[in-house]
Parts: sequence; C-alpha cells; structure tokens
Amino acid sequence: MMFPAREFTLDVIAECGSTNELLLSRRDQDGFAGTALLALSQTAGQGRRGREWRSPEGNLALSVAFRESESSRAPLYSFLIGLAAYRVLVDLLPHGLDLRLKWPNDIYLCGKKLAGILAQARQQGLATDLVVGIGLNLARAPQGMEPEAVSVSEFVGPPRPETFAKSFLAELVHLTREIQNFEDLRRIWEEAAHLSGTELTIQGEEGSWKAIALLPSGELEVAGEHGARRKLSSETVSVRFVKKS
Ligand code: BT5
Repeated sequence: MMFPAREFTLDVIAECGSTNELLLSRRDQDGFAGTALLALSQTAGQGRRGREWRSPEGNLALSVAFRESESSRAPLYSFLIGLAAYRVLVDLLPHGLDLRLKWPNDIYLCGKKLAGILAQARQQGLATDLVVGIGLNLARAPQGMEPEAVSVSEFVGPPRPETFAKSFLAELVHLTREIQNFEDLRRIWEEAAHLSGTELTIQGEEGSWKAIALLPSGELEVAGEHGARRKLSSETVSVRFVKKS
C-alpha cells in the first residue's frame, strides 16, 4: 500500500490565522496524524513561497496531517489531496465543465484557479510529519487575482465547508485504498490533469513545453519544441497553461 490507509478525524474551528500553521503546531500531540482541521474563517492563509491565500467566509480552508516513514514519498501527498478534492468536485459540478488538476498543486475550472494546495513537511526522527492544506473557493472568488479566480457558486449552489470536508475525507479514504503504488497514482492523477499533450509555459522563460508525465519525485517531465526533455521541480518553477485561442 502506498499511502497508509486510515480514517480521519474532522476538527472544525470557528477561526484561525492559517490551518496549516495551527496543525503543524500540534505535531507533538497524540493523534496528530489522521487529523483534518477545518477553519470556518481563516484570516492569514498562506500560499507557496510566502504568497498569500485569500479565504473569504464560506470557502474551504482545510489541512490534513500525515506521518510518513518513507521520506521520498512525502512530495506525493499534495497530489493525493488534489485528487480527493477533484473527485468531490466531479460529483458536485454540472457535467462538461473543464475541471482539471494543474501541476503541482492547483485545481482549475474553466481556465481559472479554483483551489490551491500547500504541503509542509517536518522531519520527526526517521519519519516525516506532513501537513497538506487546501483552499477552495466554494462561495466566493476573490477579485483581481492573477491568474483569475473562480468559485463553485458560479455554477451550482455551493455546499457548506463542513459538508464538502466530509465528502472530501471519504474520497481520501477511498483513494488511499485504491492507490497501491506510484503507477496507480500517476495514472489517476494524469487523467484528472488531462495531462497528455497539455501545453505549458514556464514563468520567466520563453517558449512552450508539452507535459509528458508525473515522476515519482513529484517532478513533471516535459518536452520542448525540438523534443528535448526536462524535469520541472515545483521548488524552482511555476507553470501556466497555454491559452488556446
Ligand atoms: C497556493 O499557493 O495555491 C496554495 C494555497 C493553499 C491554501 C490553503 S488554505 C488551508 C491551508 N492553510 C494555509 O495557510 N494554506 C492552506 P500559490 O500557488 O503560491 O498561490 C497563491 C496565489 O494564488 C496568490 O499569490 C494569488 O495570486 C492567488 N490566490 C490567492 N487567494 C486565492 C483564491 N482564493 N483563489 C484563487 N487564487 C488565489
């Protein structure tokens, strides 16, 4: 089994700065792994590399804690979290909308950003403590974002964050049972990302790249215009979809 199969306990709180930060501060407490923390109001949500995540009330701000004994698997948890949310959204949204995962850690709906994922890891002896947080626009999309933001409410009456969180955790349990090895994860994730042939640009660089595969390291393999292959690390690059005109 690739990810430890387990149940999750949902802890709902009224307000906090960042659910990731609060959950990380509970690492030494019993029952840390398997806790999911949902804040109904998150006032200082964090994105990657010091960026800000806006969480207007009614949106999802949820973090899940794991303990992983194999540190090389740690980068793969954000893909698992993205897939669980993706599956809930597939059931929730009208059919036929362009819903897709974007490497490494976003969910896009109709070309706009619907959700972002932030994974943070801390070494704990031989094990790795992981907190993976997801922010998802259920009720409202903040204005003026670049890339543009979108919310579930633009297409369907949005569920309450707690309702979404429960469905999400049920999907997470299914996925940890279904995914037996990296090959399973790669196949399911690439399908949800519509990865094959997706064209990307790398921020700060010229030219476009075709997505090839998700790698066991969590990197993305891409091919350039003349077929040259390259591995992208989420630590160093950000990618954008090439908009089809
Ligand atoms: C992310 O970062 O997309 C990861 C966001 C993770 C948020 C969750 S909420 C629960 C948990 N607790 C936390 O403190 N964090 C996690 P990044 O790829 O760096 O994207 C951040 C960028 O997305 C910002 O610079 C804005 O441009 C944009 N953005 C901010 N809020 C947004 C929103 N609600 N919807 C769409 N885009 C947003």
